[in-house]
Amino acid sequence: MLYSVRMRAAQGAAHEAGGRHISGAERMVSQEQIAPLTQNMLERAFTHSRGQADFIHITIESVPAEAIRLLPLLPITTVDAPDVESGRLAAKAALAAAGVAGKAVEAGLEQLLALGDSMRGAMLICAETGSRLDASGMRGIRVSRMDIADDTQFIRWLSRQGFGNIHIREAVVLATKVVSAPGMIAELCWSDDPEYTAGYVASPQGYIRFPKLKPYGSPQGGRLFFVRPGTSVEALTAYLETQPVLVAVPKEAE
Ligand code: PML
Ligand code: MG
Repeated sequence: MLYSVRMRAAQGAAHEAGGRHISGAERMVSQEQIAPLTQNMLERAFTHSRGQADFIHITIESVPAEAIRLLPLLPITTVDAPDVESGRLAAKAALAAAGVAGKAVEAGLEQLLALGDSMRGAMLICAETGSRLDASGMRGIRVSRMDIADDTQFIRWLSRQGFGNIHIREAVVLATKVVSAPGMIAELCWSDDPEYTAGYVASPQGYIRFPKLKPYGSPQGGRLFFVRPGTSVEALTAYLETQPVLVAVPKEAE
C-alpha cells in the first residue's frame, strides 16, 4: 500500500487565511517511509530560503494500488541561454513549438509576472487566447499524488545526465504527470526559491531546461499550464490533483 504525503508551509497564517506560501512537497511512499519523510518535510519547511514558516500542514492518505497510472519520465534537454532575457525568449519559442499560440504565451507570462510573489499551485491558461481558465485565485491548482517508481534507478538516470539537485528531481516527476493530463499542451515553470533561477518548458515531447529564467534573489516563480480550448477544467483539475501517478525511467534509458 502506498500513501500520498503532502506538505504545505506558509508564513503569517495558513494559506487559506492569506498566509504567504513558503514551501510545498508531494510524495507517494510506503508506510515505513512516512516517518523519515515527514521529518524531512518539516526540516525543509522550517529552513526554507523563502522565509520562516509558521504554518505547516501535512496530509497522509492511502492510495488504492489499482488506481495508480505508470508513466515514462520525460526526456530532459538543456538550452544554455546565458541570461534571463534570452532564457525567456527561448522558453517562449519552446512553448510556441509545443503548440501554444504566441498571444497565449505573452498573456500567460504577463499573469505570472503580475503576481509579485508566488502561488501555491499553477494557473490554467487557455493555449489559444491566454485567458485564465481556473477559478482558484492565489491558491492555484496543486499537482498531487505522484512519485518515482524506483528511487535508485531514477537517481542513477539523473546523475548520468549530470543532474543531482532536488529541484530537478521533483520538477521532472511533476511535469511528467502534468503533460499526461487530458487537454494539456505544455507547462512553463520557474522556481520561486530566490537562489534557484532555473525553469523549464514541458510538453509530451520532453522537458526543456533553461538555467536562467529569473533574476537571482527573486522570490517570484510559478507554473502555467497551457490547455487546449474546450478541455473540461473540472476533469483536468481532478486528474492533476487526485490521479495517482508513478513515473519510471524509460526502458531504453535504464
Ligand atoms: C521549483 O523547484 O520550484 C521548480 C524548479 C524548476 C526547474 C528545475 C530544473 O532545474 O530543471
Ligand atoms: Mg519552491
